[in-house]
Amino acid sequence: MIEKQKIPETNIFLYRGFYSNQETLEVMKELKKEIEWKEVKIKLFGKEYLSPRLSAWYGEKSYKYSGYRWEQRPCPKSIIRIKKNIEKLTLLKFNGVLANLYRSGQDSMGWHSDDEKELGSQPIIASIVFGATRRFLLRDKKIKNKKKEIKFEDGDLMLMGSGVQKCWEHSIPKTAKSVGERINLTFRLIY
Ligand SMILES: O=C(O)CCC(=O)C(=O)O
Repeated sequence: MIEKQKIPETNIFLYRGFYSNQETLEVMKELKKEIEWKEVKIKLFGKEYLSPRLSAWYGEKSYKYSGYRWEQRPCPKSIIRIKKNIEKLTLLKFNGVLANLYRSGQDSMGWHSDDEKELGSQPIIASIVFGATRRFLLRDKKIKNKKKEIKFEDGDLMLMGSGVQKCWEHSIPKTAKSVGERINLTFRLIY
């Protein structure tokens, strides 16, 4: 059963168990096979780094962040199925998806907000996770020592509503624990 939860003080909603644990195993296998995973070179503060995870972009338009530009291209079937399920639940429309594969605890995502101008002034982002549980952290942009940790697990859907990217940054820190692979898909609307 899907359980809807609001994260206090934020416009973030979680739909726990949006995919059941039996379903996620199968979906993860498909995503690993169908997505063209890439280790990209990103630019931060003028320096080039290899991003510490594998990624891919699929969408009706191109998408650029941290100095790297992804060209537009159609989604694989496995992603289209997930997108349709999310659109049915949320009554929203998305035209692009960023996929991230965290191969181990050494893969991570640094502090950032999804606030590129192509996402408009109030981006709404639907994020879904398959596989290992990792720490999902939020940090208030004004009060830097104000942090929250969200329990975001296999099969959960997170809806980041208007205002979230303006007020909060998020990150997935590295961990020394032995953890398996984790795939995250963030569905976006690009203008
Ligand atoms: O892996 C996650 O849960 C977060 C992904 C993320 O922050 C992003 O795609 O911008």
